[in-house]
Order: sequence, then structure tokens, then C-alpha cells
Amino acid sequence: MISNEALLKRFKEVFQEEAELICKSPGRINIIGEHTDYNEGFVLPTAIDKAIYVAIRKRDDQKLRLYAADFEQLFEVPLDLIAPTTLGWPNYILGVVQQIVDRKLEISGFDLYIDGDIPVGAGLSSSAAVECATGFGLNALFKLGLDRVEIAKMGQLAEHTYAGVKCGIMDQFASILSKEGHVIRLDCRDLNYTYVPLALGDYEIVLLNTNVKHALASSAYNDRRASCETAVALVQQMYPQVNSLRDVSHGMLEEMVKAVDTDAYTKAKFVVEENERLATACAALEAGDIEALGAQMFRAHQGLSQEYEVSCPELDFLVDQAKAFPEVLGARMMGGGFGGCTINIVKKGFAKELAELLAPEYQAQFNLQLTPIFVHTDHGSNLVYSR
Ligand code: GAF
Repeated sequence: MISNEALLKRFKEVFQEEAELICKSPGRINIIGEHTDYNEGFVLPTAIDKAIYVAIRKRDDQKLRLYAADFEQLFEVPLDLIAPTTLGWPNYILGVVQQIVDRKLEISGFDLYIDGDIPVGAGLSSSAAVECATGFGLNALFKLGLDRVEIAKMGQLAEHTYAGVKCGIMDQFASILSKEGHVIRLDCRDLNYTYVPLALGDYEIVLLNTNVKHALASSAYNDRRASCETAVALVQQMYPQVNSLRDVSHGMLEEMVKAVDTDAYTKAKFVVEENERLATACAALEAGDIEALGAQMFRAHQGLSQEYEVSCPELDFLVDQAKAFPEVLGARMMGGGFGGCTINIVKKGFAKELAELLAPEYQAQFNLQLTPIFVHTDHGSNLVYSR
């Protein structure tokens, strides 16, 4: 949590002016339903109590001045010359500005200071939170009249066009529309959603951060998406009414994909099954059967690792080891994969011990620290200060 006072003070030091407003957009966890969002399937995410904050003020000219606390860097660009930059971090802000410009909504220049407490590279969607905080903040500052779903969609497109990752809508949606104490059961086809209470009884969630982020994660992510699209195209040869893997049955995959493209078959089969797992897991959560929920999470990890191939040895190690403890009901890698965190459902009070028990062997095998991250659910993006 970063206080308004601290943000306002730093804003003044950097820009010599007062901020007009501050927006907060959280990171997210996802209980189950991975790589299903861009296949028009289901996801079960929620926001966490770690967030990105942006402080902003309007300018009288067309200049954008952006300052990132993490990098201690100032980036300046005229509004009519915005384009992706090799600097990295400004892209998540500029990509959203581009969406506003493309929609012919009226804005002027602005000063924006960005800070946050979401661990970067941990798979908690800090980039989606930056996009959402920017969209939410500019919407409020310039009274653009955008609704929350529209802001989430703009964040997703910013990621596609300025960061080059063809992500689904899950992360932005969770950052914008979450409700404390609940997860969102989101249908990524029509964006219908319901809130399901995250009632875990004697259990709680702990994340174990591998502290690994593989360099090729974005290209591998886009490759997985391409494999899914290949499977859909093959199925469509016989079933033209099919739009996405959401419409595809096991039978269709067997008939149209299996013999032609084994990679597309394996990836698509995972996605079809992951949607089925989510339905089972969500019903278990609603019934208070946390053991059944956890079993689906273990199974999901196996699929993510062996079929969808988005895990890594560090994540596999943590899930395998966690399985040995009766206090752990479920564990799996979370998010896009290739590093980041595992999400674990553990007996209340056992989380710290679990991390301490796994850390020495993890350190010995991978020469890396294991960091537990304790999270609570939170509500979605909000205006937290306005002058
Ligand atoms: C990343 C993406 F940004 C999401 O859209 C989603 O596909 C996720 O990986 C995997 O479920 O976080």
C-alpha cells in the first residue's frame, strides 16, 4: 500500500506541480482457468491487495510527461507522436493513450507519476494493472465517459499493440471489476460474469514466487495462442459454425486435428479440459468442498506442464513438493507461465511453514530464493484521491 500523501509529495517533487487525482488498480490471482481467456472460455480470477498507483494532472499543452518510480526515469513525448518505445515501461501507458486517440476521444497532454507494490515478473499482472490505472485515471481526468468493461478492453488492446503480447481479457477484467472476498467467474466470450464468494473455510491462499522470469515468455505465449487457432481452423473445415475452442468438443478434436497436427491437438485438448476443470472447481468452491477444488488445481498444473507446456522446472518442483503435505489441498502454476508464482491452497497458519520447508531444497536445486507472497482479495480499480 502506498499512501496518497507519499504519491502527492513525489509528484510535486518530480513535476513541480500538484497532482489532480490518484487511481489505484490491483494485481490479480487466478484460482483456475489458465490460457482459456483468449479461447473464449472461462476464468476465475480476483484482485489482490497489491496495486499500481498513478497520480496525474492535466497540462495546457500536448506534452506527455511520464515518471516511473521503480526505474527513476522520466519519459517525454508529444501526444501526436506516441509510438511503442524500446524503453519498455512507458508502453503500457502509451498503449492505452493510443486506444483513447484511436477512439477519437478528446484529451490533452498530462503529467503522470506511477508507482506500485506488485512484485514485477511474479505473474501477478502488474502490466495489466498499469494499463487499467492509466485508463481509469485518464477516463476520470478527462471525463471520457468510458465504462469499466471498455477500460479493460482498452488495456488488453494496449498489451497487444504496444507490448506485443496477444493476451486475453482476464487480467484487465480482474483489475477493473473485482469485488473483495469474491472471485469473478468470467465468461470470456460475452464478458458475462458472476461473483462467487471465495470461502475457503479452514484454508487460505499463499503464493510461492519462483523468482524466475524466462525471457522468451511473450513469444511462447503467442505461439500457444497460434496453436489454438490452428486447431480451430482445422475443426472449421468440417464444422464452419465453430468460432473458437469454446465451441469445440473432444470428438471434433479427435476427428479433425489429432492425425493432422499433434501439437495443435494437445494444446487444444488442454484448453477444452481446462474449461471443464473450471466448471468442476467452481461448483466445488460454491459447495464448500475445498478438497475437490484443490484436486482440480493439481490436475490443472499437470496439464499446464505436460500438455500445454508453459511451466518450468522451478514451478514443477514447487507443485510436486507441495503435494506431499496433507495441509496443502491444491497447488499449480498461475498466469501465463514460464516463471512467476504457484498458487497454493493451504491449511490456515501453515503457509509460512510450507515456504520455510521448501526453501532450502529449492535454493540448493536452482540457486534461487523462494519468496512466499501472502495475498488478500481486494476490489477493482478505484479513484483514491481527487483534488
Ligand atoms: C497472462 C495473460 F495476460 C492472460 O490473458 C491469460 O491468458 C493468462 O496469461 C493465462 O491464463 O496472464
